[in-house]
Amino acid sequence: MTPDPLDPFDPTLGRRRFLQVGAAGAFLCTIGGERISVAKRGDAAKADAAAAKVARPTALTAATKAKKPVEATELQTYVTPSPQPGGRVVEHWIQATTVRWTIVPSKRDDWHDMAIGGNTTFTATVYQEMTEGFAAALGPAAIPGPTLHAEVGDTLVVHFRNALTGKLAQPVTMHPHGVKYNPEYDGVYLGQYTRAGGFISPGEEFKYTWECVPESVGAWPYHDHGPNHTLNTFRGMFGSIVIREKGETVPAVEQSLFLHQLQPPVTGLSRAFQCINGRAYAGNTPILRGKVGQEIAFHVFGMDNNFHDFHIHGHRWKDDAGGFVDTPSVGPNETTSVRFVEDNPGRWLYHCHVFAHQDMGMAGWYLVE
Ligand SMILES: [Cu+2]
Repeated sequence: MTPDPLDPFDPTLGRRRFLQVGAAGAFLCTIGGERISVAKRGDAAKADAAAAKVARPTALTAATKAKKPVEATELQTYVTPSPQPGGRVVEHWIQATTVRWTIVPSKRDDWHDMAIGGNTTFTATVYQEMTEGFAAALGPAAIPGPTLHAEVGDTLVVHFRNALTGKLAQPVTMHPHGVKYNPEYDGVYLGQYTRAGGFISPGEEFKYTWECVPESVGAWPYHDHGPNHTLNTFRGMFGSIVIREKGETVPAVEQSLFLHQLQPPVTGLSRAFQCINGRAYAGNTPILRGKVGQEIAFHVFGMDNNFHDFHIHGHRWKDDAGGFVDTPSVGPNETTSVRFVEDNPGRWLYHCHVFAHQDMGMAGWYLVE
């Protein structure tokens, strides 16, 4: 097999090559089940136009046309789950929308005390929290989308609306990690095998129901998994789900941090930015704040084609294996949760320790009183 230089998912590539490819700026996008490389801005626009034309697929129509028997899996029906005894229904109204998003609002890198010139504003696609019935905005249209909190035994119910318009109007979905769901609520486009939640056209709504089971405890990402999911996810369509044991205390400080790049094919800007929650360079990325004695939790997600090493100066914590770490790595769609009791006041830097990433904006401040 010859490695495809534009394909970061090529199984013949090692981890090192994977990193190099991710850094080079070309990436893949899936439209209607066909993978295409998106190497420049024009190709991203073509991908959006192609996604907008993808028709709602059905297995039954496809099987009839091909005169093939329908697999039993396609005829299966599914029951919408209910909360476990004592559990709650946790409801959210969330819409997919666009927003003009500025990556470096201060035009400065506060760490190196340097100006950052040039345009840093582009059109992002994001998840926005709405009030019941989509009556009004409840949260900002921002990167990342809202954090969904629930406990074991609850069901998470997301009323999802696709409010994308104009050039970016295309079917999108909401696909969760960590929670339990049946295929109807997977939120994934599967070509002719797509179920109801895997293809939400502009103007349409869909109600996802997800179960919070004992194995759901932790922090997980959600993201678009429609026909153009790679491009839309890279453009800002992601957020987090935090599930606790029933009655578990909430840390005094808790924050989700997404490590991801915004590349010229996605933004149309002249250069790449290495971002935390859609922003680049200290002073623009989230300013984290804690106090001595507080329980601190940072949930760190990889949300691009790269591996990232999350480092906080002056602190160390235990990983899942029980060993102490201060620079754990996260790969694509992987999460690492940082938990400690604060004992070290001061101004601290936090950053990705991949040097090219930290120098291109993946850094911020953690201020401890
Ligand atoms: Cu990184």
